[in-house]
Amino acid sequence: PTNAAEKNYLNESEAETDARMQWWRDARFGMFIHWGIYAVPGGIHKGRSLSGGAEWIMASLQIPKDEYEKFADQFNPTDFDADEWVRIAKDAGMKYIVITSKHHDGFCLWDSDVTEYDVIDATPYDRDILQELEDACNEHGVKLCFYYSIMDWHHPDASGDSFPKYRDEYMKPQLKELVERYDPAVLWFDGEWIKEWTEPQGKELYNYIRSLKPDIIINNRVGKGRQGMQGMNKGEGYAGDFGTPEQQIPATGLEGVDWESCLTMFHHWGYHKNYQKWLRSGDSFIRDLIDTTSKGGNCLLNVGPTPEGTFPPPCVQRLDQIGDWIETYGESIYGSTASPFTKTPWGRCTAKPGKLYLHVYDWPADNKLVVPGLKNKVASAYILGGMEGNKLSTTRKGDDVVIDVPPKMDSVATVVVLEIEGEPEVLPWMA
Ligand code: H79
Repeated sequence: PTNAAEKNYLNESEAETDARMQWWRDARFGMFIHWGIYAVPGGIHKGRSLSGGAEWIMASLQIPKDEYEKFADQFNPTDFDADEWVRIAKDAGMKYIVITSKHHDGFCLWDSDVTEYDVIDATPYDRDILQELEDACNEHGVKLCFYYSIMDWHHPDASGDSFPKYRDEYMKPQLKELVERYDPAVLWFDGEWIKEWTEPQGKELYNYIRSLKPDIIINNRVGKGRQGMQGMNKGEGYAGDFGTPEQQIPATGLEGVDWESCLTMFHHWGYHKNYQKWLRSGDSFIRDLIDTTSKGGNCLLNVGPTPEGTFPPPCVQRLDQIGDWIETYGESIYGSTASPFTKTPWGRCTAKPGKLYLHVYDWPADNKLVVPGLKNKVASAYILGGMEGNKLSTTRKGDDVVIDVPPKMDSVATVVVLEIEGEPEVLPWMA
């Protein structure tokens, strides 16, 4: 029998990695949730309003620890309904949820044994939020995942020479609690840039978490490989299963690398009272999901719930809109891979064996959609979403395939399926 604690999980075979990553690669779309006692001030404290990072209010406004802790007294989210949150995520087409178990401020959303600075012990609320979410996620078949900040502004040992004590007697026991009690599908680390966090601590932590749950997936912020907000690793030799571009989508596709762009709905991650000022359109989120998918990555879209425990209604409205689009066109997203083209003048492309999904943003005025530089023989073409039987005629014009399409249907993105013979072969100037 192998001793799990001594196994080096960094050495797994490609086939083992593929098997472990499969659900995540197929999922393509998840919900990020930033929730903690920073939701109480909601980005505004003593008349000062933050223009970014409402969840950073403790550091940005230099609020002393004892003063900041008082927000916990006011954290009483009586409207929190885990079932409703998970249903909203699921209806939006999201396959997993990543919630902040502990953000940089150190406040914990579960009943941790190693601190009183958590939702059960420090607030008037007496329900274990992570437990309720786990139950609801199991009920609805959504994967529950945890964000965990290595940086901790609250724990007295979390900086300087005492850091190893914080790491061994606080952080690792907390992570063990999270993994063993709630069985998360992903651990999403952050705050790894602090000077105390050095290699090989990242690799060791990665191995430790995998020894607790061998099939767990862990982001690259567990170690020191990340290149800033661009999020991909600097090179080989770092732990972590996927890159983490933050507030951005890579300009081009990234072959053979797993990554996930995390994006905000209203510029802040945590709730801000003036969130409407920054709130983006539902159309833009759908296009972001298509864009990440077409480049071979996942999209993790963030919601910052209110201190009462609800998603702001305009956020729910946008999530509903995404869900409506996905209901029609989801086949082009889930389980699909990156576009074989670098440029598609009218929009984006995703792929599955034998199929190209053409996400048309700019509908051709003459209703002739040109797929440039595609060598394959075309088997058929149709529009997704109940119109599979309505075949579109296609013609080859030199290197291009031209599809006769009806007038524009969906103003965000209409998906035209092109069934082709064999692996996609595109001309080099298009690849
Ligand atoms: O949790 C959300 C934000 O609160 C958090 N990450 C997302 C998911 C976040 N923390 N910091 N920032 C966002 C911006 C800070 C970036 C910096 Fe750095 C940290 C600049 C210097 C240290 C990371 C490491 C980027 C460059 C080096």
